[in-house]
Amino acid sequence: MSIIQAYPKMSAEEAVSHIFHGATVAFSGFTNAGAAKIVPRAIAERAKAIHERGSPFKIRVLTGASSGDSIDEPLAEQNAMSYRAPYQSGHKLREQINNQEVEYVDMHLSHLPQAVLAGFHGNIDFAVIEATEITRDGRVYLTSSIGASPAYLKYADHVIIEINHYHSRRLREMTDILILPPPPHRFPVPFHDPLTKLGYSYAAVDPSKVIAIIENDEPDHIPEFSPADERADKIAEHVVRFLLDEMLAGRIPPDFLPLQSGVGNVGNGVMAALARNPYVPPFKMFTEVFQDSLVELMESGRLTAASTTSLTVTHEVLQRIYNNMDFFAPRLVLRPQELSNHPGVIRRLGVISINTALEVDIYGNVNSSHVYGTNIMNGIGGSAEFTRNAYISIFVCPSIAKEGKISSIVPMCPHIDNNEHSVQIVATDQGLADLRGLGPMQRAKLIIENCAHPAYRDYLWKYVEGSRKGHIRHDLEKSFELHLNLMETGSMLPDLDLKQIAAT
Ligand code: 0RQ
Repeated sequence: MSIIQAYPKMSAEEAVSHIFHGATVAFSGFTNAGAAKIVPRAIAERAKAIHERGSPFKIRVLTGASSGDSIDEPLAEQNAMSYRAPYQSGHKLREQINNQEVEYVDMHLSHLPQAVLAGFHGNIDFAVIEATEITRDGRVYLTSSIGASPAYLKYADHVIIEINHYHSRRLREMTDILILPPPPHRFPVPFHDPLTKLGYSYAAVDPSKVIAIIENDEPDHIPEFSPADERADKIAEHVVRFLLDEMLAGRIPPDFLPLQSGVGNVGNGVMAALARNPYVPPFKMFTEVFQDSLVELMESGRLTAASTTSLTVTHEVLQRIYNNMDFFAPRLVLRPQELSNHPGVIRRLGVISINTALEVDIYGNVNSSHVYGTNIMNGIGGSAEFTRNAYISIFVCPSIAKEGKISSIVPMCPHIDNNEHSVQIVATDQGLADLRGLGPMQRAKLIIENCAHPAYRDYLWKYVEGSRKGHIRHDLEKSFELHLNLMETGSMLPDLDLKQIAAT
């Protein structure tokens, strides 16, 4: 009997017939990497059929992080979700969250496994986990992400495994899985290098909980990033110059410190610029998402090691890794998100974090998640656990959005997810503000002069000068004037000449 035949093998349709209205279903996937694929689509079909009969069917959904086209979008299309945590980035789901049709809990990603263990999200009725193999004694070898899957396998009542033959079975050589016991029995996590390994190459499940095995050979649905544009290149230039200056000043050691970079075009651009610069020494990463651009850096020897929880890379790039596992396996570690984003380890390793903001206020508070303070974009993801514990924390964003109708530098952010107490460096295409050791008025000066687009600087200065004095100056009647203008007229400063902005 083969290993798989030790478990009930069935079609996805049969497997999801067990999933009931109101169930909490926890899926593998940190981004689309390693996401369950066939079962979510089958649940969406089941929801459709049940809705057509006039009956309700919605589930509560947990994953590692976003899961876009693999999980969120098919389920959202069929109105099959009532609750979602801890992170999302899907268009349809975003719409439903902002219409209050889906309750969304936007949370720090490393908190999730402990929250599940403690029961903060209620009972986990089902876990649906993608794997390359499951053994008779319940060892589950995961695929291109680890995320929260080890915790879901441990705490779910019932488990469905998608065995995906597309993925390399050698992924286990990179995998390091450890589940921390509950407080007060937690122990320190003694990583002294991004490549430290302490755990197992597999996650464990009680075999009696496995109700179905489904086979599949579908690649991860990772979209291509668009190449970095001119503004992203300028931001990258400022960040690279700053990091080199820090090295020259002796505040970053000559062999550099591990980097964390958020997802997106700007993040990709910064990494590419770092790699191009001959004065930046070969470096390591302690990050949560390993993206396309990093593979080339590793091949060229610029990036020597990386710890991550997901290989969020396109099909061709993943094949490059799989075809050269002798090279990549010793240089990459895949960990649960509790450890890839572990605050104590980030602090110990002296990680330099680089994340993207939607907007930054003149005192250094950052909003990465809520447009107008009300509408979710994606969520905070891991940005805050890296920022709060980084040796140097950097936020980047273009100085303007929507052709200049939006300034990314504003008097006050209507939602703050990374605050002035944690944010040290802000860089836009205009320049960089080093906020370390500065008081609020010094911060405001630097942010307005170095980071704001010239078209918005006068407005921001007038705001400061006309504000009530205090440790921090604000005029509460005008703090959100730019946002109100944007909502009412489609532009933060309706009289601005957008053609002139485009030219600057
Ligand atoms: O709108 O989509 O209509 O074009 O926001 O902006 O410039 O394309 O930037 O794709 O890098 O995303 C913060 C959302 C940036 C992302 C955010 C509009 C802009 C555009 C997207 P369109 P860009 P990016 C690691 C760490 C939080 C999570 C995180 C994010 C759209 O980086 O979700 O860091 N970060 N995780 O036009 C209104 C503003 C705006 C604005 C830009 N001020 N107001 N709209 N836009 N600025 C990853 C994980 O945790 C898994």
